[in-house]
Amino acid sequence: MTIDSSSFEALLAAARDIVLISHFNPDGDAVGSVTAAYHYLKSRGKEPHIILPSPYPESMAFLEPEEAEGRMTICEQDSEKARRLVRGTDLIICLDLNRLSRTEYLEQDILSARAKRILIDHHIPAELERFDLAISTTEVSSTCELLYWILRSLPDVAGDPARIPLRCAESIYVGMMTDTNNFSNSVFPGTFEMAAALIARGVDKDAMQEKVLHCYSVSRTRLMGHLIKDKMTLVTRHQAAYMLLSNKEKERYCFKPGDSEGFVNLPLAIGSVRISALFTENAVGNYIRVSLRSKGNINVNRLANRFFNGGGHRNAAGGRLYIPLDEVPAYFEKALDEWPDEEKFS
Ligand SMILES: [Mn+2]
Repeated sequence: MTIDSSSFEALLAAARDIVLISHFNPDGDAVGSVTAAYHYLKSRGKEPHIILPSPYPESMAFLEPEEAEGRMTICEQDSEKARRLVRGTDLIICLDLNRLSRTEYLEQDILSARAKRILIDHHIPAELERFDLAISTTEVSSTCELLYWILRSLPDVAGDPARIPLRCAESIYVGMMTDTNNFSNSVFPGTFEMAAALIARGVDKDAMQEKVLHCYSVSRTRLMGHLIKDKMTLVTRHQAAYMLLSNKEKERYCFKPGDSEGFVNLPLAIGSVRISALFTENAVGNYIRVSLRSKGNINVNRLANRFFNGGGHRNAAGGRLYIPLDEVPAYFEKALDEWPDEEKFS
């Protein structure tokens, strides 16, 4: 993939303090993209800061900068500092989100800051006009992959992956690896090209897998078993399956951020299932987090838009519901019944 990054380079060159922000409930691509950008910008002598709206999975702590001032600011834990950083910076780069509301608490602060705003994202475009520069395409596996092609096109990297700092390369690999479910979905020819280049650069792919994908607790694996065995409901008339995860169950299985990563994909291993949904009660209990997955030509982005206050990609989307957990099954089944075919296969 070739990208014209001249306007990106111009904005970077003009900035010293740069704030990197990703979305609420950060996943591997969110953590990977902000830390990758951090490590790259640091190597250019910039002063980058990372803000995440809420805590991220412990397994990704190794991607964080080592220096104390580079540690991520979690808005939920220190919103004062997060707001101060946004207010004081020259440039804000939003990664892996298509709406500023995905930052949960910072939308207004970002809009009223004096800084220029850049978006780097791979979701279906939504608010491009709110940015001075938006680099957005769905033709990549992940925001990390898009960032990789941008970095390659910058004058100092000049197409040579060896010039990308190793820690930046590791972060990029982790974001791609988690967003593609380890090369199983949204993989493009360029994704393999990038992976090969990153491994040649020195990324230890086995170590990344072990740290991020094979790092869970016994209780997380038991929770997965419980969901599949006791909580999975099949809606055969729609080739769909769904699971509900309550706060009580989270407590019983010592749930930590990131523990439900990948659960929603599990029912898709069943031949007759083409749509999978996971409904998770939010810790405070004020909404239900919705994760949707599909196979092939079924467009769950449209399902998320119409019924679940959200969106995402054709085969992977998310949203929120503001109803009690026990009303979700009826709501979901009704949504499937009412979903027009022209949207489903759009
Ligand atoms: Mn992503």
